[in-house]
Amino acid sequence: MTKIPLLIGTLITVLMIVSLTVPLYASDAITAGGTNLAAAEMGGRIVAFSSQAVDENGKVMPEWQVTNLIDGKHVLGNYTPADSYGWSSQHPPSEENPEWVVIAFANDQTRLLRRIVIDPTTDDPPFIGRWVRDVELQVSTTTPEGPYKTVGRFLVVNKPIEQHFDFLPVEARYVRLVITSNHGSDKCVEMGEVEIYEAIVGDSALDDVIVRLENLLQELKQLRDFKLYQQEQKTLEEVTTKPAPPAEESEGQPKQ
Ligand SMILES: [Ca+2]
Repeated sequence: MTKIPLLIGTLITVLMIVSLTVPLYASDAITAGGTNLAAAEMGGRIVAFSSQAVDENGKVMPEWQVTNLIDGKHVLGNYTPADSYGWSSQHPPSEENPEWVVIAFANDQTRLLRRIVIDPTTDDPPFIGRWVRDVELQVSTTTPEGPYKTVGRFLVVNKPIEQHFDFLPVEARYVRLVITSNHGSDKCVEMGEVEIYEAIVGDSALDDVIVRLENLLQELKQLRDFKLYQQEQKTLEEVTTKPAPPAEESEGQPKQ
């Protein structure tokens, strides 16, 4: 871990030198901006969704409610926010009956999008297979009900790290994430956080530097999360030699 500050310093120094010495070849480059348009604190909101987990009395559990997807809170290592475990659907996803959410931006504005970031991490461990796997990204410029067009299909790996998916810039007023599978559970699908970033057309060297630094910070966050994940795996291996229990769950059980 002590190497990370050194790595950060080196990367930033290299980036600054590159930015100052390389001509404006990248001034027309389209990159992802640094503001998460989906964040509730930026005016993002969830306007429709397929389901959210309820308890045995049929009541929504706030710690698993769908708005946890855009609350900016993450499960990180052994830390889980007390009021936000992530989103859990009420049903398992499938191609025939996918689980889905529709996200809108502040004032229902149409924005030009470039990147989506998915953090699958929730309070449940990955080995029980509930975390999101296959996602189809769809956009609409009209209504939350569509019509929608598909931007791309992405595979979210079963690791507690933020995962970036870039695509050609596309206009969107509403973004629908259609989830067709998890990592094996027949109970539900879960996801920790969704972030959506705008396409930025750089018009100056300074913009390029800012965008690159923002992207660098995102990559450092990924590196940090991956280091934490590696540490946890190492600790797990040290404390137990037993294999992880299989993902055997039956539908209809009350959520733990
Ligand atoms: Ca969250």
